[in-house]
Amino acid sequence: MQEWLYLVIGIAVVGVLAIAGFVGTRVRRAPRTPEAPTDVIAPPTAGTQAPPAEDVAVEAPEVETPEVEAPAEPAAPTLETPEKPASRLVRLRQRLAGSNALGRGLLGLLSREKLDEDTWEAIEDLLLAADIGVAPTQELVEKLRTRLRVEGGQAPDARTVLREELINLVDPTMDRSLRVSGEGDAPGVVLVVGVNGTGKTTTVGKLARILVADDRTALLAAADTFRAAATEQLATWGERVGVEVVRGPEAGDPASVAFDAVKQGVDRGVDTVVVDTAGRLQNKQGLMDELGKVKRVIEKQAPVTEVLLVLDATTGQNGLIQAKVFSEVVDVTGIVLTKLDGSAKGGIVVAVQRQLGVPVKLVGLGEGPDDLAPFDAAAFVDALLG
Ligand SMILES: Nc1nc2c(ncn2[C@@H]2O[C@H](COP(=O)(O)OP(=O)(O)OP(=O)(O)O)[C@@H](O)[C@H]2O)c(=O)[nH]1
Ligand SMILES: [Mg+2]
Repeated sequence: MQEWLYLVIGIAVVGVLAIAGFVGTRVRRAPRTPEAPTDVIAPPTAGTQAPPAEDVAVEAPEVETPEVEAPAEPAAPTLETPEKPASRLVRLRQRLAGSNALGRGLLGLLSREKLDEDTWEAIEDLLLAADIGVAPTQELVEKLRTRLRVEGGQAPDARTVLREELINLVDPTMDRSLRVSGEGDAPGVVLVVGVNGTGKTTTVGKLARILVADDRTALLAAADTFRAAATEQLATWGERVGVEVVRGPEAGDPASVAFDAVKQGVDRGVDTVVVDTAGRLQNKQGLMDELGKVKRVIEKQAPVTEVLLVLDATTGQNGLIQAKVFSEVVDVTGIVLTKLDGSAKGGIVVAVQRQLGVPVKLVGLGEGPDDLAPFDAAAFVDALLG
């Protein structure tokens, strides 16, 4: 009789343990689901044995588990691998289609049997329409006239001469390297400035990808505190390649966000900090003063190694006036010419460099994430000539 009693108790105990064990496993998994990406929350939960009374209640969300887990998957940061910068200008050369017309037009005119005054005038018009500027146009035409004059023997190859003279005009001797490294332990600091809508934030995002492609660590500073959306726009760029964005309070002081970001860069030993700023018109004195302050405040932490002025190529000669004022306020060290894709104003490269004595270092050739290319005089001219 007693054996029977022991047997019944035994079965009951095993049964209870089995149920407890089964539910216990579920209790451990269930709270993890919504917190999937945060490891901090998971460990304390894992060791906790929930009391049986709540087990039933916990079962309910268990049914939803697959649905909750599903959206969590894509949110998990699968980082993109940005394209190495070296190959970009070659890949993007078709995007210079607008400016390509300039190359083709020039070649067509220069290949004429007889280079008369009308032809030279047409050549001048083409160059001026491409925003090369008056002085560089006259210089180029003068050189071409001299070199293409048939002297006794064979006429020189128009294409070769044009290529050489265009490359000279774009100036292959300018140092176009991006200064993204700091001295000693300090990070390189890149300050990105320009008028509204030229493509600053996009350029900062694309530049973060270039840095990642070059195996550098980076931090972005959302120092455009004018628009709440600007920070989010930047954060999206950063997330895609695992680059963090330092942000401040909305409508806060942009200089303090920039300072904070660079300080974090120094403390964490990051290679490069890129600072996005709000668009501002060059004739708004208060805003230009604010920009000067952003730079000065950053430099209490570390020197700014590169000041990139972002110019929209489609605005043509207007961009030159902007460039001059920005240069006076923050000492621009490089130009980023955006929206060159589809623009017929490729000549602005020459004009802006002449005016400022500052090299074009990057060109924007589309809205794709890797459509920003380091600028190279010969590759650019080759793209123009098709
Ligand atoms: N086609 C083309 N579009 C570009 C290029 N660079 C930027 N854009 C577009 O230009 C628009 C403005 O870009 P943003 O980066 O927001 O410009 P921003 O200078 O930060 O603007 P603000 O912060 O408002 O001054 C966006 O639609 C970009 O996609 C480029 O090289 N080519
Ligand atoms: Mg912006």
